[in-house]
This record gives sequence, C-alpha cells and structure tokens, in this order.
Amino acid sequence: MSTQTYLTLTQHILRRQREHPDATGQLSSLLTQIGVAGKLIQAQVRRAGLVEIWGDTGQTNIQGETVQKLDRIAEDSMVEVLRRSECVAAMASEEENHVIEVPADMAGDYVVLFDPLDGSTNIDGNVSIGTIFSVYRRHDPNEVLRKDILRPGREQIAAGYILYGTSTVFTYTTGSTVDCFTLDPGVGEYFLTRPRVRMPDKAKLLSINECNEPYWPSWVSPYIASVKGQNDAEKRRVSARHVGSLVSDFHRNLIEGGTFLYPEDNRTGRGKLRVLYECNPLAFIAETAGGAASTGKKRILDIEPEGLHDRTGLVIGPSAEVAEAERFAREAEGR
Ligand code: AFP
Repeated sequence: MSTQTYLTLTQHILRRQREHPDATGQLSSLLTQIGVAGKLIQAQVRRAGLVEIWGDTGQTNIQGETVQKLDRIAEDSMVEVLRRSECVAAMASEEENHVIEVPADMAGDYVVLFDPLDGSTNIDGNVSIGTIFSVYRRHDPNEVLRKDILRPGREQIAAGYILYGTSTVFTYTTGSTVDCFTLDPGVGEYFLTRPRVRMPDKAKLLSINECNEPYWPSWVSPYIASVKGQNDAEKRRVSARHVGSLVSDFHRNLIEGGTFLYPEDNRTGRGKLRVLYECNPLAFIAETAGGAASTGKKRILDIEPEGLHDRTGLVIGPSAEVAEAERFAREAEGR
C-alpha cells in the first residue's frame, strides 16, 4: 500500500484546497461537514431494526412517496449539520417542496442540493442506500435567488455521495478527480481507498429495470438487444446488475464498468429520476471520471431545470456506451 492510501478525507480536502491559492477554506469546511453528516446517518442506518426505526412514518413526501423514518433522520442530519456549518446559504432536498434558507447571520457562500437517502424503498430489504449531494456557489452574498437553485448541473463546483453499503464510502469530486474514502468504524474516520477513480472504458455491466420495457421509448429495446448481442457462444461479456438504489448501481458501475439506464416513460414523456438531487451530481462525477451522462438526447449537465423536482431520463456510464445509446435514440427519432 502506498502512503497515500492512508490519507484521511479531511487531509485530502485540504490538499485540494491548496491547489487554489485564493480559496477561503469554506468549501473545504463544507465538504468535511457533509462527511460528518454522513457519519451520523450511517450510524442510524447501521442500527436500523435494532432500535425499531424501520418502517414508515405514515406521511408522504412531495413526490407522493411514503416517507420512511430513516429518510427523515437523514434529512434532519443533513439540514442541521449544514445549517450550523456557516458555509451554506440555502439547501434544497428531494424530500421538501421548498428551499430551506439559512438565517443571514449563519449563512455562507454555498448552496447544497441533496437526496438525503436515495434508494429508501430498499431499506426494509437491507439493501445498500446512500446520500447524494451537489454544491454550487451562490450568486449574491445578500440574498438567495431562484437562479442559485434552479441552474444547470455544469455550474456545480463539487458533488458526491455517501454510500451505506458493505462499508460506508464517501465519494466526491471538485472537478479534477474523483476519489473514494472508506469509513473505518473503529476510528470514526474516512480513509482514501480509491484515489483518482477512472470509469472503465467498457461496460461489462448493464443496469436497468427491465419490467419498465412496455413504457420505454422506442430506441431502448433495440439498444438493450445490441448490448446483449455483445455476448456470444464462447463468452458472456455483459452481465445484468440492478440494485434499484441509483447511488449503489452508479458506484458499482463506476468501479467495475457499467451502464445504468432509467429512460423516460413514454406514457408521461418524463423520467423518474430527479435532475437536481440525483442526475446532476452523479453526472458531474461520471464526467470527471471519464464517463458521460445523457437524457438520451442531451448532456445531463446542460439541462436547464424549471422546478425543484424536475425529472429526466438518464443514461450514465462509459462515454462510448452513452454515445451509442444516444445514437440509437437519434436514429429511432429520425434526428
Ligand atoms: P427512492 O429513493 O424513493 O427509493 O427511489 C430510488 C430511485 O429514485 C433510484 O435510486 C432507483 O434507481 C429508482 O428509484 C428505482 O426505481 P424503480 O423501482 O422504478 O426501478
């Protein structure tokens, strides 16, 4: 093991900060605090069942989905830690229908958008879930503007996720590299375990909910058939892997090489996944790691969101695979 393997998350964030001599340290502090929120959430996730916190609160969120108790715990942890960080002016969460503003005397330079617990329908099945976040710099030091929140993902200055899987993994980017840190539960610290992650060029995994096939746009089935066609009598080159927690599917595909698709639904013309809380941060990470993310028609990071809970179709994975999916979409639509 190289000595770099033992870098802590905080040390790594501070190293990145030194690459920007004009940095105030506020972004470093913010990312460190998100790591703290992740530790609080993972402590609850690991106790799920033991302390009878599984199950529903009986309420529904803005998406019309049942709110799980752990969703609430995760959201409260993010909001409270970020509010007190003095680095954040406003937050938006997948679980809320309004922007959460921080009082002026505690406000900082950044805006954070997050999905507190992605994959929460998997909680009862003990399947891995995660917190996804996206960081932007605010435009105006005196007030929070609509354009601070509703803006294209290419304006992100940092993004990441904390995955509560077989171990707790904090992954982040500020646009130069993607790095993964594993929480050592005995020490209570994240250590760098996968520096400078690059998404493999070839997808050996395919992740899609095939039960949605009746609702896919016309290009998706031929594309999936072409991927399966890469297998031959001698060798299976592509295998199906689908967890149903986007953050878990994405992390596995980032490390092992795979394409994840959640196409738009042809009954509604829109996808399921949220632009601000799920697609943008993962697209930023994918692109920084050498991959790509598309709606099928255009780059995810170029979407101009109109509402807090806009949804989109998503194809995310190695660049060549995403380009191939876009080609199928273009041809099917005669573009
Ligand atoms: P929840 O966070 O509400 O469980 O939604 C998870 C999710 O947005 C994403 O993580 C999954 O990939 C996707 O939904 C699964 O949706 P389907 O069950 O429709 O395949």
